[in-house]
Amino acid sequence: MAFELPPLPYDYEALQPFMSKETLEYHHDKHHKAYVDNGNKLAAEAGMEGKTVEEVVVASFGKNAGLFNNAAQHYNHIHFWKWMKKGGGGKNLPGALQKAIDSDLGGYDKFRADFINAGTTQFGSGWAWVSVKDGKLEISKTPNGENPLVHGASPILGVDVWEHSYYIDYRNARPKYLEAFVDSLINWDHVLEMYEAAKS
Ligand code: MN3
Repeated sequence: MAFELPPLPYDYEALQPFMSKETLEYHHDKHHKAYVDNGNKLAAEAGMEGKTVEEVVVASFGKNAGLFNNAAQHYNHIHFWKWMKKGGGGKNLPGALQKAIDSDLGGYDKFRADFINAGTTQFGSGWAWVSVKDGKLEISKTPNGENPLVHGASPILGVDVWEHSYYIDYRNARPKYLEAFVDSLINWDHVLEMYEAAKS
C-alpha cells in the first residue's frame, strides 16, 4: 500500500511553547512529506509497493539504504506526532506503564534520566527509544532513520533528535528539548496503546 502523509493529530499551535508552529510546519509538511514521496518512489522501484511500512522497513534494512531510510523515517514520524499532545508529559502515567517502568527501567526518575541521556548522547542525527524486547522494556538510541523494529524489538516511545526537530526552538540545546518532550509533551495514551499491542 502506498505510504500516505497522515495529518497532524492537533493544530500547528497546539504544542507551543514547547514546540512551535514553525517547527511543526517544516517538520511535518516538508520533512515527513519528503520521506513519504521518496519512500513511495523507491518502494515502487524495488517492487515493494504492496507491503506495509513495517514490512518495508524490516525487508529493506541492510539491503536498500535509500528505501530503508525513507520508509523507516515514515514509520518513525507517524508515531512521533502521536507520541506528543498538548498538556502531555510528566509523571501521570497509566498504571500498566508505571508498573513496567518501575520493574524494567528502575522507576520514573531513572527512565527520565536514561531516556534523555540516550537522546543527548546519540552522535548526530537519530532517535532515542523505549521498546519492548523479549517482554521487557528497554531504552536505546539509533542513528539516522534506524529504529528498534530492525533489532527484533517493538518501539513504544521515540523522540526525534535530528536538528530539524529542535533547532528552530532550542538552537543547539538538545537536552532542553528532550526535557521539554518528557516533561510537557509525551502522550502516554499512545505509549500505552503501543505497549499493549507489543505485549499481546
Ligand atoms: Mn524528523
